[in-house]
Amino acid sequence: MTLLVTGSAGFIGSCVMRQLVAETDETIVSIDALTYAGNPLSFGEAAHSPRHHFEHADIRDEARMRGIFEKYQPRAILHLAAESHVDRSIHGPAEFVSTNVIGTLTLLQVALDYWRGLPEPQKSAFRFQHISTDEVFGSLSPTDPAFEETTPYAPNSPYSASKAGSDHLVRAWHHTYGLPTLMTNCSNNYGPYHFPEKLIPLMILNALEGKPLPVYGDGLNVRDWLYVEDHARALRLVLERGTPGETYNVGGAAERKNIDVVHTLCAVLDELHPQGAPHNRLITYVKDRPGHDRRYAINFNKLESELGWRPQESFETGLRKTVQWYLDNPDWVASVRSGDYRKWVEKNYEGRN
Ligand code: NAD
Ligand code: TDX
Repeated sequence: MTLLVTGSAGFIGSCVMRQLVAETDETIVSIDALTYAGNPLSFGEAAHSPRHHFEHADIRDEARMRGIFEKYQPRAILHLAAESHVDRSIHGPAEFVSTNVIGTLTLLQVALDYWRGLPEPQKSAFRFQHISTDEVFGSLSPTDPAFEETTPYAPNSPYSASKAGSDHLVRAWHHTYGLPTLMTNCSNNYGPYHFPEKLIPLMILNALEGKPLPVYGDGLNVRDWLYVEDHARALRLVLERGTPGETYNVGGAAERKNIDVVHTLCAVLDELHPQGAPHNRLITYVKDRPGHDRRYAINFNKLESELGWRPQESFETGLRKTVQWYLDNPDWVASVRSGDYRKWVEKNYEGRN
């Protein structure tokens, strides 16, 4: 059996990939355009598995996507490829609409044609799983109840608007054409292999270098945090047991103010990297992000009651593991910063498939 995973060289996609290769017998075809955010060094051990086939391809390339479906005859696709950083979306929204909306449309069309041509029982078993975010629901006040699957969409950033657009397409392809889709909306992930433009890895690496820790606005914005390995497990469970046409919220039960996250990180760093202590002397308040959503919170009762999923990692232990991983993996950090992994890709992957 074969699974397609898009965005496989990114933060969450590579975690899904590593789990699938380590914990299942499946053949994994991983698709990634290797933008600045994609790094095949993040495949880890999975890079060398004979059950892993890497396709260096853009999801907007329809002919290439059709070729990949025909060649590998997948039982399902997990679609994670996206432009994912809110700050970048504010400065350059077009790429977000292009990849997140048009890229998803392209995959839906290719998957629909493929699915229509499948014989039974493969046709009934096929799944198109779309990975999305809690940001599509907009911003909460401190007293609002957490987002549910039925919360109306109210995206506020170009990133969340583009993800909302892709979510609506997925919903429509199920409703109109019957494509067996699954969708998940997850809160903020953190963990190893996270690109250092996002809050947690940026703060860790800046702190290790004695650079300022830039906290946007008053630092009181709230996010819910989930360890990436827990998210990957949720995605695999939804793929195997989720009901086509349904969406599932995924959350960490760990709402934190940004300033508290940064203070906790500084305390962990003081312990694991005492040379730089006290790290909280580096905290610097900077200009706020335009349109900065105040609070996200996720109600994941549906996933828990229907499929029995709960996060395993607490925020405090997950954060500790994450800091330790960045301390132990300076090579990965250096490769991401220099873009050197691209040479490695050319040597190892180009022309191999
Ligand atoms: P990421 O930016 O780390 O990785 C995205 C990957 O997609 C990269 O490897 C990149 O090279 C690839 N990619 C981008 N454009 C592409 C294209 N046109 N064709 C093929 N590949 C392309 O993102 P992530 O944090 O791993 O997020 C993965 C998915 O999960 C995204 O859809 C994101 O919206 C969603 N999500 C992320 C979070 C989070 O906290 N990181 C939370 C909820 C949902
Ligand atoms: O330097 C910073 N200082 C700061 O205060 C950065 C990079 C961020 N922040 C704040 C902004 C947010 O309130 O920290 C919070 C987290 O910021 P990001 O790490 O950029 O994440 P966020 O904007 O919440 O979006 C993330 O979670 C949902 C992912 O990037 C999305 O892909 C995902 O959908």
